[in-house]
Amino acid sequence: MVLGVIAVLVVTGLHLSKITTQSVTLARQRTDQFTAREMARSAIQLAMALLADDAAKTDTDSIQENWADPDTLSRMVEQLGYSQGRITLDITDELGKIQVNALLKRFPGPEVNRDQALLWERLLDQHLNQDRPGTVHGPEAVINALTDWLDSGDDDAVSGLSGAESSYYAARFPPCAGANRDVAHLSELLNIKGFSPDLFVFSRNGPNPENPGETATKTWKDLFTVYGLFDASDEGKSYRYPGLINVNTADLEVIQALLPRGMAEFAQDMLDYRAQKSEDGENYLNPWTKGGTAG
Ligand SMILES: [Ca+2]
Repeated sequence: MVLGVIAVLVVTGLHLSKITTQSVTLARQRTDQFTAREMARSAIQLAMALLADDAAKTDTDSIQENWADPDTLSRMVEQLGYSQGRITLDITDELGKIQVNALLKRFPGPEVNRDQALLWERLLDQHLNQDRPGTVHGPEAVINALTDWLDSGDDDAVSGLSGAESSYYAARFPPCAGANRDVAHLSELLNIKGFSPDLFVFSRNGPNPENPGETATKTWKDLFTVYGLFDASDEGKSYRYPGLINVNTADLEVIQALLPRGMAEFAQDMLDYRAQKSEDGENYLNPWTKGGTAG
């Protein structure tokens, strides 16, 4: 009996010790989470202040500005003075990307913006992953499927032979509706017929926001944006995405798709010209303070 009690006490003691260890660990985790969240918030505030300052000084945005310079950003983050953890700050211009919603001239509506379709065609010609297993979708099929996802008011007419309207998506497992509206988040694209994370293949790495100075595999998410909404000011009846691309910040693959066929090789020259600095690395040789957007 006594032995039994002792055994129970020991077991209870062990159990209590486990609970105490768990709650200490949990408390520590919560403190770490709180600290990490506050650190991230202060970095975001810093980025907002930097961008507000930039907007007050210039009407255009380019990779030659402070907000786009990784060294400037890491110096500013250092000055926040956090002794624990690590913050990395990376600012990208969404208007240097292809606006997926600009494939239609306006919303709601079925009319395709032919210039944007051409942009998609050139991008897909250059980077469509031809080795995707079990797929025969070419550039035209991808564009038709995206058009049908965005458009409405066309009585569910399927674009070309390869588009897809609501009946296609309802028959899938799990079923979903063809959106018939603009895309609000890039991940929605993966619901569209023929779209998958390996839709594109890029031979070049891009910057790695988690580890400045290193590169990471470039993905389709680096090239597209859902932003760029423009108020068409016709009393709220419609809205549009002009789709103009800022060539001052656009990445190589986007510039390649902007250039006429056969001229993609000049895209790298444009990027080099934009980034060319004096020998001491202090000043840009070709200041990019004028000009704006091209589409
Ligand atoms: Ca600017």
